[in-house]
Order: sequence, then structure tokens, then C-alpha cells
Amino acid sequence: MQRIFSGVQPTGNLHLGNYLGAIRNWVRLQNEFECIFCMVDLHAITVWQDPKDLVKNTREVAAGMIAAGIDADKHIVFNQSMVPAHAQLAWVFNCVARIGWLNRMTQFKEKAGKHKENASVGLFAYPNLMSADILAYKATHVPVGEDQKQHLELARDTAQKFNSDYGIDFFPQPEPLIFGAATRVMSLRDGAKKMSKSDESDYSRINMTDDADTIALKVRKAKTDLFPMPDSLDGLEGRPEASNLIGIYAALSDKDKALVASQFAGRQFSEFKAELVDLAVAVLGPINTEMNRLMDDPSHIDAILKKGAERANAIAEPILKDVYDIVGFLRP
Ligand code: AQP
Repeated sequence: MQRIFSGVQPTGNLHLGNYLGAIRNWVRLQNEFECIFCMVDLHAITVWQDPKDLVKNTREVAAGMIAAGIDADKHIVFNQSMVPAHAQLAWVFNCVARIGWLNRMTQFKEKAGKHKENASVGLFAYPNLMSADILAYKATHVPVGEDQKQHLELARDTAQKFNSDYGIDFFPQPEPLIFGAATRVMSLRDGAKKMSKSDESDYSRINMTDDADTIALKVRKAKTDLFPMPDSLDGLEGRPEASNLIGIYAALSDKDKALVASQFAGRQFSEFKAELVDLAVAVLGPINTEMNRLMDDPSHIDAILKKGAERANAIAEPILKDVYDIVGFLRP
């Protein structure tokens, strides 16, 4: 069976973008693939995290995934730091990948901002750790949002260079799985920025922990323009906020965006927003309830993660050992 690896950073505020762009797709892939889902806590600390929050957020992401429908009995759910092979293989890849490759990564440029010299070395080397995440399991497929496509290309290049440096066909070329409509959910305050956990404004996103009233308030306050709803996608040109809200409605209802535009053609945004609230609450409400139930029992979540880490280790450790043999590390 083909194998998927994918991860979420436990950086708090798991949101609708993470759900529509990632977690919901993973739920749908569970029948076709052997899946490995990871709370990537090593990635999270590339930007400083409060240690107590990191623990809490790791459990919260696990709860969110399971509440959304990830089957942790059938598939592997764990946190990255519990499996040493990620960091160990990342070091090997630090020595395989080229600085020039990493210099081209747009996410580093965005996240480091103007003060690149002050960014952590980890933030720069982040893509090599991501390559290790995938290749430590010889994953064949990686579901990625638009924002991660470039990193996956780098993982493919790294796999290929490792194979050619050592003259062995060892790592597969992982294939991207890119999904439709909601691959990029934008901020509710600014249609040009992606919805993000780290956005300072809580009104920029719908969190998976938000209750119905909070969702309603955030959707009502979401930025729009003064024009009525268009009757086709052409009418969304230059209207990023309107386009985003229609995209969210389409993704939540599993409909085509053009169909949603025609459904609401000519109506006021206030009417559309009321229907969007109902839809968002209907989809997220049951997940929210289940997430809260799971988070009431942290020891249960910890037990799931521990078992997941054991299963992940059982796959990754032999692959790492082979890598160490290939590169010539003596293991007496
Ligand atoms: N706005 C988004 N729309 C669609 N998909 C998104 N993802 C993230 N934001 C959106 C997808 O969610 C998965 C997990 O993302 P991540 O936790 O690895 O980190 P990120 O991409 O950096 O997400 P955030 O929310 O913006 O976090 P911060 O603020 O901490 O950087 C990925 O598959 C991602 O594509």
C-alpha cells in the first residue's frame, strides 16, 4: 500500500485553513493509503514557543485531528520529537541539500521577514527536517497545501541527490497530493494574507475550538466590500475578501465555487454571511464538541501519541540504520 506522511505544527490556534486545507483531506485519504500523521513539534520551535503552550498545543492538535475523523487505531498519530530518526536524518540531509536550494525557499523569506540574520538556524534548515519527516518513512505521497509545494520539491531533490551521491536507489521520489477549492484559506481580515495560527488578530481566523457564537461574530465581522454578491467567478476579480468567503462556503459545502457564486448571485453579503455561519457551525460544531471531550482527558491523548510513536519508530529506525550504513557510519 502507498504511504502518506503529513504534519501540523502545534503552534496553537488550529484553524479552519488547517482543517479545510489539510486535516479534512487526510480524513478522506485514510481508506486509500497507509497514513502517518504527526504533530511536528521540532518544526514548531524554529520560532520560540512557550514550553507549557507547546505541550498543550500538541495535545490540542492531536485532539483536533482525531475529532475531525483521523482513525488513530488504524493509522499512526504521534509527535515528532518522540521519534529520534526525524532529527537524525535531518542532519544527514543538512549535509546533502545545498545552501543555494534553501536560499530559494519563499517560506523562509516570509517567516524571517526583514531581519533574516536574527532568524533561527532551525527556521532556515526547516525544509531539510521536512524532507527527513517524509523520507524517514519512505513515504510515497505527501498531501500538501500550495504553501508547502516548494518544500516538497526540495525533498524530492534531496532524495535524488542522496541516491546519486551514494550510487544507490534508496529513497523514493515522494509525490505531492494537491487538493482543490480550499487549498488556501485566507485571513478574514485581509484577503491577501493566508489564514494563520500566528496572526495576532483572533478575528483573522476561525479556530477549531471556537464555539457557535464566536464563529458567528467572526464571520459577521469578516471584511467584505460594498458590492453585492457577483453572479460568476469573473465578478470576484479584485475582490479577495469576497472571493475568500465564497471559497470557504464552497469548501465547507463540498460544492464548486462557481456554483456557490451563482447560488447567491446579486444578494447582500449580510444574507450570505448568515448562511455561511450556519454552515460553518454545522460542520465545525460536532468536531468542536468531540475535541473538547478528548481534551478533558489528556492522559488518553498521551496514550494515543505514545502508541503512535512506537509504531512510527518501528518503521523509521530500520530506514535510518540503512542510511547510516550507506553513508559509512561505523555501528560496532
Ligand atoms: N490558510 C491555510 N489554508 C489552507 N491550508 C493551510 N494550512 C495552513 N494554513 C492554511 C495547511 O495546514 C497544514 C498544517 O500547517 P502547519 O501547521 O504546518 O503550518 P503553517 O502552514 O505554517 O500554518 P499556519 O497556520 O500559518 O501556522 P503558523 O502561523 O504557525 O505558521 C499544512 O498542510 C498547511 O498547508
